[in-house]
Amino acid sequence: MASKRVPTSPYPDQKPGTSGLRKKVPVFRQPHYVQNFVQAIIDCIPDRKGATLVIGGDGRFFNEQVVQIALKIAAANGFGRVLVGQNGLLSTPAASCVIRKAEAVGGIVLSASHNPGGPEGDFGIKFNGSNGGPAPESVTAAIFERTKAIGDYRISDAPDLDLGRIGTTEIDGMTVEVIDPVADYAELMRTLFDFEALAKMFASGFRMRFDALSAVTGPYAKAILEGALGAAPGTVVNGEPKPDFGGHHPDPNPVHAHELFDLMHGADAPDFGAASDGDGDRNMIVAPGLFVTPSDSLAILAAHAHRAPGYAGGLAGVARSMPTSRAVDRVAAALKIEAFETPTGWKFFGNLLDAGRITLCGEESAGTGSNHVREKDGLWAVLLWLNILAATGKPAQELVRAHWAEYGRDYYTRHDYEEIDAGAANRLMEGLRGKLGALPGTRIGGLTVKAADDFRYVDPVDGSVTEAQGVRVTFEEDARIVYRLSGTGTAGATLRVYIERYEAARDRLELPVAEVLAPVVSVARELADIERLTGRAEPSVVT
Ligand code: VG1
Ligand code: CO
Repeated sequence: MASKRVPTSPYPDQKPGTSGLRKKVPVFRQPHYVQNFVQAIIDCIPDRKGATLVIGGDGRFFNEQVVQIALKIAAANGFGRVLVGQNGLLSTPAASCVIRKAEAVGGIVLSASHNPGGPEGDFGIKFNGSNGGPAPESVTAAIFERTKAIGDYRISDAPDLDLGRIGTTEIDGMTVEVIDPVADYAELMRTLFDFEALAKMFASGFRMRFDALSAVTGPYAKAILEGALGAAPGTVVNGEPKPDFGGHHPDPNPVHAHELFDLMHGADAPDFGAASDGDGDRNMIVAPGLFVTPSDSLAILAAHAHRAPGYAGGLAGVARSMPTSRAVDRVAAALKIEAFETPTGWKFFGNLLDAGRITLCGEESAGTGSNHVREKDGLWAVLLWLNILAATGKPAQELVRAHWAEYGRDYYTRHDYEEIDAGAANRLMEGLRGKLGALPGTRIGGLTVKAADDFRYVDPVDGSVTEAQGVRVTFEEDARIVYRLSGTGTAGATLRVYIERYEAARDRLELPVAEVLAPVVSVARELADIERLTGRAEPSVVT
């Protein structure tokens, strides 16, 4: 067999966003579209000769075809070895784990995460570096530049590989190892958590439900929760990965995971409920009768992580993305450790994790993780919660209430205005930016603006600067509004408005979220003139 050089012409739109290149499937199915992008990624890996590459994805529609293409392009570009998950599957955190363990130069991760799949659904391709994490801005920018100049790609003539069988084969002198997608990940989890204590907790009648939303975490959750830890069969629901996620939106939030949400709020709620997203890096945590916001979850995990063996030595520091509530900052202050605020997207945590400045980090969008890999990790968060429940012997809802009593509560909501006109979205952001200087001191809707800016991040490790990461407005009344445009959408623009307010008074810890935030919500609408500029009176999704 041999490889060939195929002439191609550039596509102008292959710019990676918050988390890789995400487009509708029909866009990816244009001639050479996938090949161009994969070759561009590979062109940005200088030390690829003989090196190891990891390939896998969340199993959505088109996953396997792209795995086959990537394998053949890797072979023609001189890689020595590729590790690929069986049937082309690897959850995003498992891909990160395998890259690190195999000392690979990187990985190609196929996912559009929580976005719907199917022939008209979304697809995505992302490059992760040798630390297992999403490529930093400098690399994604180089990949984009390369896509604009590409003139040909190299690809092997080999026939498609059998990805169903675990084992080793060769194409064009490159070794291909089809691996069990769960094994390395499960082994890593065993080193971090007290599996014995967890198994005891399940044996003593602890009940939980894990909703895999017909996405990639099913096999992981079944192997670990029902297999290794002995949770009752049926604990994991929707556990078979499906190419279209059963027609659902694999997004673990109260809207899209409403079955779990309703169960946990009903009379027959088990002790703990959790869900994960399309590619397994997000998590939703629901205690009986009580949804735990991702921002609170991060703070609670930070406060109790030392109870799990992997974090027994305490935390070096913590980080949160800018729109994530400030709950974790309060814990960091109490623990006297550093707290960092980064732009949205996991790639910004990489340097802090690599430098040992932080141990735990998270995002309001249901992402939590630690230094064990370089991606957020849904099942890891669930296991850390379980380990904390086992170690404290307290019900989850009690832990949350105790946390609020100690630190106060950051009431939080996010309003998404999806698929709005891109021009209108940009005008709205520009309008906000234009008035930032005049805002401090103004009174609006009963609140007084304390500060307003457009978030600019200076990476504390390498000094790189990232501008225009979202407009934030803070108020004297301990409230905050953040506005930014999504970098993962595939149709029009999505405006995200993040709204929060801190309450510390004992009698104000259990009020309805909508009620506490109502005044801030109306200020958020007024300040950005949302209805007039977007034509939307209400957000499309409230979480
Ligand atoms: C969203 C979230 C962000 C997350 C990103 C990728 O980005 O807000 O916090 O890191 O998705 O998550 P954006 O730009 O649409 O707001 V995943 O689970 O989609 O890889
Ligand atoms: Co995801």
